[in-house]
Amino acid sequence: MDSLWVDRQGPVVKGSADQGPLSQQQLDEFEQKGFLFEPGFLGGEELARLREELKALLDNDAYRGKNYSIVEPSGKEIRSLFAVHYLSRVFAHLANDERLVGRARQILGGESYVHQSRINYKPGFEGKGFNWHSDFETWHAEDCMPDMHAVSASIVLTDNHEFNGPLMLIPGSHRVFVPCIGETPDNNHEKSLQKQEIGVPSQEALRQLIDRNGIEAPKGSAGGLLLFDCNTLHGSNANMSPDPRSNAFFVYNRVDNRCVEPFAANRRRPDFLAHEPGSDFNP
Ligand code: 6CS
Ligand code: FE
Repeated sequence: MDSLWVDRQGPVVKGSADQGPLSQQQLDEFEQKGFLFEPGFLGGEELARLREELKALLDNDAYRGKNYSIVEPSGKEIRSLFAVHYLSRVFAHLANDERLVGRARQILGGESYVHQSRINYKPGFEGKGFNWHSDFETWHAEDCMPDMHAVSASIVLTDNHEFNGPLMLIPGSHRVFVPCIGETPDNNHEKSLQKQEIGVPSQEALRQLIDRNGIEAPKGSAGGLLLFDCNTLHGSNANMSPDPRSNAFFVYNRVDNRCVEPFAANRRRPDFLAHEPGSDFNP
């Protein structure tokens, strides 16, 4: 049987403790697990402002029907809103905050730009899940991100508990690249952002990786920060509770790792999914 994966070469963390806010111990944990959860990263007035902005963006009907606003399979509720660091000054300010950019510098070993930003709203009862996947698999195949020099920062904006579909990660899975079965159809994102079926790892690979290291689902009050490597396998269940599980995500890509022409898909994905450094965005 062909091997289920290819081992990743080289270090995951390419920077050091003296380049930003993370301690050596935190960097070591990220290297080993492929993610790091910091409860209470934000609080007080700053968090309250972000939660107000979260609601204002969600309530803004001007975004309805735009390609960067993804609805749930039911067609009603907003599932994800992309390019939020373009749509909102509040989220733009947070995306450029040294507390995040500094963490990205330490992990990536150099300066970065925002490859993608989004809010996943996961509304109460209606918010469906996200199948297990590696973001890098998609960003490599469809956006042509050359190498694994990107990190996601997920800011918990509503309490994440066991019933409203918290993000689940497989520790250590970032150390292997699981090739995905099947061709990448044109405009795959028009389906995958609602329900990802192409570009997902095999159940056998998932079984073996979960048998090795289990599954972790960092939970906690709004304000937490989850940093996870671009290649760490993650997913989430549907929201079975009345409480939304809304998180904001900024993806930091190292400037020398900018996307070029697609490896697998026929054309690059739209700018709301893969931003060109320094480019403008016309919502
Ligand atoms: O295709 C993408 O870029 C998006 N899809 C998923 C499931 N996670 C990363 C990103 O938001
Ligand atoms: Fe993802």
